[in-house]
Amino acid sequence: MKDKIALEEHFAIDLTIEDSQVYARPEVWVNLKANLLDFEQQRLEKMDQWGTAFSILSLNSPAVQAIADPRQAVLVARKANDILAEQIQRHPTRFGGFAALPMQDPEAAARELQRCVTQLGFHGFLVNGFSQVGDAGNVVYYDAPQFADFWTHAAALEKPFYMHPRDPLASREPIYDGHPWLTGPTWAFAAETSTHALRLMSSGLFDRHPHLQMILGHFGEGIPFNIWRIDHILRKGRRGMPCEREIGDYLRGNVHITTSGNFRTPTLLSTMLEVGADRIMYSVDYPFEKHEDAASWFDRCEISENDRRKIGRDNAVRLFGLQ
Ligand code: GRE
Ligand code: ZN
Repeated sequence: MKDKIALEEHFAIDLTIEDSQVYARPEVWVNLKANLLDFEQQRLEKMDQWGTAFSILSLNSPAVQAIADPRQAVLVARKANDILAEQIQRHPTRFGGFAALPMQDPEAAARELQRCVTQLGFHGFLVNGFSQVGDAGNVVYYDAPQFADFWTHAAALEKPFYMHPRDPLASREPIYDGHPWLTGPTWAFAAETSTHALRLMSSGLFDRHPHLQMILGHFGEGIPFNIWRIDHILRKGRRGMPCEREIGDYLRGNVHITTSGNFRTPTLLSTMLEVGADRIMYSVDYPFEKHEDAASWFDRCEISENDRRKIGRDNAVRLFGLQ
């Protein structure tokens, strides 16, 4: 498929690039670093070669979310968004953008989102999980009450947001002690991100903002696979859960799911059976994943050509109002 749209495609700037070194062996780091900092060379070549017409770009994890000083978070977010805007201007038919937001200061985050969407033409925002605020050990999740006005502003802009993974803080997750191979994209990313997503879904956020759409990568971080059990258990007792509907209702009404970093047909088919082909969208997770792995799988996996068009392109065109 030649004209795919991809949504979880990352870059870094000089102020965030060091975040990623822990995820790469030294011999891989040189390349990963170059690919994260590059916009116009390898990135466009790989898109051309593997049939991605348009990529919506975002800072990779954790970037702004790990900057505990709110004023510094505001500055770095603005700088990253300006750099991205310049690249979008240079290649408006190839690149779109998700805003990086200083969620450490919800009012500043709302203002920056407004600027990014209305002035820079961005397609929504992407948060790398929880934010550290004030003190590196102090974390906030976005179902907290201080985000009520932020969500009202975000919903009014009618753009989706991407809930992207980050690792939990080691100090708060002793279950990974001595098991570094289970952290990051192996497992900890999905456990952390699915839980944050479930916090938002069960908080009533989507009752207050029924049109708001959340995007989850990696085939929904495991939620579609477990959705029947989640609602089955909650039907027996809600234990104070404040939302009005079942979690599966939000999954099927307020969530879109991408294929980023999870190129597997049984997983795709299972997700199609849970949420339908209209809520699934192609993504790579470049440069942490390869276009060749994503595209050589997706372009040939055994789904109908109608569904391939929807997942590869048309659902994103509709969700973001492209063209
Ligand atoms: C990502 O942003 O998707 C990512 C990282 C670090 C390691 C792997 C990965 O930020 O997929
Ligand atoms: Zn990613």
